[in-house]
Amino acid sequence: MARPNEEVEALLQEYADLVAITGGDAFKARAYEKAARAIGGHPADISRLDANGLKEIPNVGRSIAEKVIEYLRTGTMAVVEERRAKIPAGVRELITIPTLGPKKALRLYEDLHISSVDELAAAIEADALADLKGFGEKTQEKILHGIRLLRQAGDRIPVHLALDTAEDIVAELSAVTGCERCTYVGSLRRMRETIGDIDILVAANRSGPFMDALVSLPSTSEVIAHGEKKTSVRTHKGVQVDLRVLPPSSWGAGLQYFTGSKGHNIRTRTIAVRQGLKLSEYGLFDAGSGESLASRTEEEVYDRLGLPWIPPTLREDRGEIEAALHGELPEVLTERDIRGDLHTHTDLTDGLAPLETMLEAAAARGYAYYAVTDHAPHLYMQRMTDEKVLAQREQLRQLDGTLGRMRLLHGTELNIGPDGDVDWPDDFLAGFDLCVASLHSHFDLDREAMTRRLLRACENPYVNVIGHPTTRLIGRRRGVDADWDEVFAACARNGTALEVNAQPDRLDLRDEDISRARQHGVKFAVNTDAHSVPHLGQLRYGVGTAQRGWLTKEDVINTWPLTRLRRFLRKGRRA
Ligand code: DGT
Ligand code: CA
Ligand code: CA
Ligand code: ZN
Repeated sequence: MARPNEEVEALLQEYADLVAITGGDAFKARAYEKAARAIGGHPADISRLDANGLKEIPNVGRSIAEKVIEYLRTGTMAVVEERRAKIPAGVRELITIPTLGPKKALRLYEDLHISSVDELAAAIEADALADLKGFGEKTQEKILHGIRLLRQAGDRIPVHLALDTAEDIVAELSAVTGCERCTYVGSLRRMRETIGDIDILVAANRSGPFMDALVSLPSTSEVIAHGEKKTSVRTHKGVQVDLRVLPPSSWGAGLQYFTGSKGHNIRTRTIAVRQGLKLSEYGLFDAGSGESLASRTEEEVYDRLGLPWIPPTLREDRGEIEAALHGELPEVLTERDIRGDLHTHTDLTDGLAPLETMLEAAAARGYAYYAVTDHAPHLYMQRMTDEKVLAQREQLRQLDGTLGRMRLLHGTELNIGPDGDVDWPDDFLAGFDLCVASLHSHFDLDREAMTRRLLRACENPYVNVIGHPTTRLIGRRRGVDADWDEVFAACARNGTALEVNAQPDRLDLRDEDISRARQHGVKFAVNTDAHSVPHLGQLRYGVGTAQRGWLTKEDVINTWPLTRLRRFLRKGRRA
């Protein structure tokens, strides 16, 4: 996605928060929030647009367009700076607590002069909030829970933000004279869902120019260490970046070493030692003579250890070494294997882009099929009706066949009610090509009730895919409680696929649950749940997560040819 869009999205969102914290008009805050989303989801680079171009983006009026232009021209937005100056940074930090809104944050600041997360935690401990209106025991508990979530996430950042930064840095360093190879390694190459720090590896004969280049990047705000072997900096966004430069002859060994994980590396080093070898970031050596046996490529290094090359997403010491030794490594899913997206939205509900725009973007990705699955009526604020969804189906049927080879499927995202029922009666559901069903409410049911609810949805002959099954939001909301083994078994039995939702703040199911479900024989759908054109590109995070769950093409229904997919979607329905 174009970077300026994201910067402006973040800034407008911050402005909306600031307006809300300073007790400003809620309507105004909401308008800025909407504009932020629209700009973030706009497919074209907004820095190329003039005021008129900007105003064509939904929810962007004249005044917001002017502020965007001011930012693009000067790098700041005066109104944001003004509001920032009025509010201590600590108070702004308060609203990063997942369960605390701006209004409450302001009350805490004005009434109790609380201006940081630590102070708030201490105040709750000391029972200092007891007399404050709107801060009953339940609320306080929720806030404490939010603080715990915030602290658990610690300083780790979501994978997509790390990847954006890493790709920028790789591009910059690749342009430095003498660069033979450059890539990101560490947890990012393994596609973990959160990233502690970004590790970059360069192959070059001289390290100095790269270390200097990193230190002087505009994105660098602080130099933590500046040496010949390793340089560490912090970016303006607070992310640490570690850079190592190795001689080109050590590239493969360096890649292997710095990709990790530590657990995986302990295993490979042990294998080396048993063979009288020594494995380091410089190569694989004979422990006796010191002769280098392999170092130039990763394949060479693994091969000399008696192992096939292992995909980075599997390198977590979760059985990949054993599988490799037995020739049983899975041939993991790749982005190219995906033939279509089975969970997407349009502006008929809460998507940003109209149907045609989404379809054109999907066709440009080379998909063989594509499902539109807007929200069903029980998500009341989306105002879906039978008429609207039928009109959409008609529109889809008209467009089918006009988008190259891409075939269209008409679906919906049903809401799983508290008892496991869904929005429409069977005869209406029968008109859809597929149904995704998701939990959007009642997240707090106890384990037994939640399990029963999910089982009922799985057993529904019209429910093909359970969308974002646990509903967790990384760092913000825990997934629901259920007996997942029972749910997985029911999915396998009933031909209900589980989604690997690719939204980087969801990644739901997560890697470890995926492998558990796979052992039950479950099939999966790796979907973006796109609400805008740029979201279609988030598929890579879903694929990375699926790889970490050891999924192959065979396990994933949206890699299958359309005829096979359609057979799966017919499920237990009458012919
Ligand atoms: P993170 O940053 O917490 O998301 O996780 P990683 O896996 O990127 O860990 P990091 O940045 O500490 O180290 C990068 C890789 O370097 C790690 O996966 C394995 C490799 N490595 C091997 N041996 C060592 C060691 O002794 N110390 C450190 N720091 N890294 C090592
Ligand atoms: Ca790292
Ligand atoms: Ca590191
Ligand atoms: Zn959705």
